[in-house]
Amino acid sequence: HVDVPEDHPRHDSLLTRHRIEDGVDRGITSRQGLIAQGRGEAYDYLLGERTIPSADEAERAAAAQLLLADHPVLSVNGNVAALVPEEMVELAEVVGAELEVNLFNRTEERVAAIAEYLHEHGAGEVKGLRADGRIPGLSHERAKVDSDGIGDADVVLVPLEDGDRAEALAATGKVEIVIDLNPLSRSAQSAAIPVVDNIVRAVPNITRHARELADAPRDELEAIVADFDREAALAAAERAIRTGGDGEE
Ligand code: PTJ
Repeated sequence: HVDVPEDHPRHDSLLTRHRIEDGVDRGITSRQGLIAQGRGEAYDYLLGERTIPSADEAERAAAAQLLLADHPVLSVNGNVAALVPEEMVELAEVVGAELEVNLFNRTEERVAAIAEYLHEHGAGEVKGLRADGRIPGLSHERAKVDSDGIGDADVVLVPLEDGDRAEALAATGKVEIVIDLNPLSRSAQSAAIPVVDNIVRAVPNITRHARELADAPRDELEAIVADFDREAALAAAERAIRTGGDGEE
C-alpha cells in the first residue's frame, strides 16, 4: 500500500512507479524493467502525460486491426503484467485474442509468475510456457515463442518491446502493433501501427475503441486501418514532444 496524495501533480505517475516496484517484489518485473519505466516516464512527461490525438487515432486503428485479425496475440512482459494485468485480459476478451508471456530477459520462474498473475486477474489460457517456436534472427533465449501462439499469429500487439525483437518480429511479416512512449525507438519505427502513449492509457483506450467497433462491417474496419498513416503519427508525436503542443499541425 502506498499513500500518494490525490492532489499531487504527479499522482498517476507515482502510482504507476509503485506498481512497477511491486512487480519487481513479486518476481514479475525484471530490474531492467525499472530502468525501462524511467525512460518511458521521461517521454510521458514531455508528451504532457496525456493521449495526444494522433495516439488516439493509432489506438482506434489498433482496435480495428485486432478485430480484423484471424489469430491476434497480445504479448505480455514483466512491465506490462505489473502495470495493466486486468486491462490486458479485458482487451484479449473484447477482440478475441490470446495472451502470451514473451520475455526479453527470459527465466522460466518469471514466465510462470506472470502467467499465474494473469490467471489471478481473470485470464483463461495463457501461452508462452511451451516456447517451442523461434523468431528468426534472434539469439536463442530472446527468440522463444509458442509455435501455436505468436508463432502462428497474423497480428501481434507488443507493448514496451526491445528494438531488436520488434524488428525481428516485424520481419516475419506479421502485422505488428507497438505501444511505446518513445516515437524514435526502433520498436515504434518498425511497427505497422505505432501507439505513442503510456500503456496505462493506451490499453483501456484500444479496448474502448474495440467495443465501439465490435459490430462494424469488415470494410469499415479495413478503411480505418488503410487510412492510418504511421509516418504522420510518428511525426505528430515528435512534434508534440518538441513544441509542447498536441502534435497537430
Ligand atoms: O520483462 P522483460 O524481460 O520482457 O523486459 C521488459 C523490458 C521493458 C525491460 C525490456 O523489453 C526492455 O528493456 O525494453 P527497453 O529496450 O527498455 O524498451 C522499453 C520501451 O518502452 C522504451 O522505449 C520506453 O520508452 C518504453 N516505455 C517504458 N515504459 C512505458 C513505455 N511505453 C509505454 N508505456 C510505458 N509505461
